[in-house]
Amino acid sequence: MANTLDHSPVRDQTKHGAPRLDAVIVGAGFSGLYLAYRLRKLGLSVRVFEAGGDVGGTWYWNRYPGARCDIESLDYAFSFERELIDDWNWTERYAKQSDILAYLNHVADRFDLRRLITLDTRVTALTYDEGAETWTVATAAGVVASATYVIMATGCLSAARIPDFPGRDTFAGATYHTGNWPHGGVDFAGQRVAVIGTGSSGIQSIPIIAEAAAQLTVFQRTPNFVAPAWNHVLAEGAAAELRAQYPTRRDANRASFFGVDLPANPKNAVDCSPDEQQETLERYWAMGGLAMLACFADVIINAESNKIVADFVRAKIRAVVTDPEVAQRLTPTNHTYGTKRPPVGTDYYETYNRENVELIDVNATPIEAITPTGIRTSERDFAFDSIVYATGFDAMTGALLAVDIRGVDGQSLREKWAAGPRAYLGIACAGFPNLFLVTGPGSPSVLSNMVTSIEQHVDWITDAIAHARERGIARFEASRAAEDAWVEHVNVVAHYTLYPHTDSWYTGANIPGKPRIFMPYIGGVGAYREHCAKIAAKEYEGFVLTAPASVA
Ligand code: N01
Repeated sequence: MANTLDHSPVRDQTKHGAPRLDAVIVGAGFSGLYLAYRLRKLGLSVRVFEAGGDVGGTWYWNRYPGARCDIESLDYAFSFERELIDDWNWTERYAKQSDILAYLNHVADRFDLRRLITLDTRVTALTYDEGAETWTVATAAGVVASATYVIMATGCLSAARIPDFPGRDTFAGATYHTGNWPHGGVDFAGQRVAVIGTGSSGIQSIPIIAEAAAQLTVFQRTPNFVAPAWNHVLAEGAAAELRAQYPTRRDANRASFFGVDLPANPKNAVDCSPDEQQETLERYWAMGGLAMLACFADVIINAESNKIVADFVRAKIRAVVTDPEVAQRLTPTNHTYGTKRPPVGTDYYETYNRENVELIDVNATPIEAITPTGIRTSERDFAFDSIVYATGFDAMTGALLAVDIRGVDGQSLREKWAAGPRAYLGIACAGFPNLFLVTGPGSPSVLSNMVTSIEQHVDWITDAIAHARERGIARFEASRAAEDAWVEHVNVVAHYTLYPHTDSWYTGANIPGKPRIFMPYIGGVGAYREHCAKIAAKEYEGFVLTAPASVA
């Protein structure tokens, strides 16, 4: 239910009658909730605006069948309060969506954060007023607040995207996007269902939909390398045992490459004998989840080593899928292992052995149109009762650019990022003072355990704001030179790896017309964290800190 602004500790009002606040946070997922907690503790007047009908962010929207995290539960949870860790009982190795959403609701209640959150309110514009040194925050209905600081906690994968197929809106049946799933669930019993897309969301939902539907047809553009999750219920006492290791485990996550302490093999695949390669690959496959990324040190930097891993997964696909032609269609051939976000699945390949499941390769027979009765490919007409779009997101920049953000001299972020996103440390942009991005482009974000990265950013941003307030700094802004140097560094590091050579949402390739740039930072979570800490220790090197206009 939507709550109002009544409880907000507001100091005064703007000319629009909207509250004048210290900080506005956009989004109430993991980032927004933790920001609200930290900034309120700092003594700031804070308001969170959330487009959804409740807290949860990604986990509020992505309720498709099979939605589940692929980072282990204990690592995909806040670490800022010991009692919170001890009081919450994760029951499975990988938590399902409803459990994570329940956890986030628990966090909102436990820390009394709801009073700071305005639900059902989509921020559409942010305008910097240089004279007043504040941001004006607007929705479609008008100005809702002004604030000294705005923090975008809008998520990296929150702008759901349905491709613009001809006739898309003519379909008479039901359509769904995995990232915007009906709250009451969907009963596919007896239906002919189409799923378009075989990324992580498709891969998690396809086996469950196949079990419910009369007939499932999967439209695949790019086959993926799917590792098994080997999810299981945590044995009694196991969670408690894991919690006991929590401080060490979390420290290890913070210092690690992916923000989660995968058991990294220090050896390069090319330096191992074929027997050792095979033994290692089987061992990592048996671990499940994202462990395969860590099976050799050079998987994402050496094409030869990568091929060893990729061939291993290809053989696994052939071993499971009984029809060799279907197995061939499911086998990735046009990209290297791990350079598209590696999906983790349960019974994914097994599902294609079912009588009621058909796989269509849209490269061979492209989708020509959505019709009133179903989907037309270059080969035939399919009739469906429901179409599920598992077609992903305008990643990393989509949710930010959906807001009309205007900084100094009215410059819009859309103009600034026309050739690709530019942000110092992935946190702040030159020309946009006092605006912070949580897990923005140019930070490890989507290449990491998001919760580790979110906590690091929120802590860093909170410290930066505290620093500014203690010193009477009115404008906290990335310098153009520091931003340019960081963007260059992000790009250089990316090109040491195989990532930029693959079409993926990491590079914007899934969105027609989007600039092709490898957006996240692949320098590793631990190294990035240290770098950010050094910047802060050097009085925020690379930022221009300015006294209030009235004082300067
Ligand atoms: O989206 P995706 P997602 N015609 O972009 C296809 C996180 N996540 O929602 O690869 C036909 O990965 C597209 O094909 P191609 C995770 O970070 C995590 O699945 O572009 N097909 C692809 O197959 C993940 O990576 C979990 O050629 C079209 C699919 O649609 C990210 O979210 C679970 C098409 C989109 O896949 C996004 O995953 C779920 C077209 N015109 C998500 N356009 C966990 O397990 C697109 N496709 C934690």
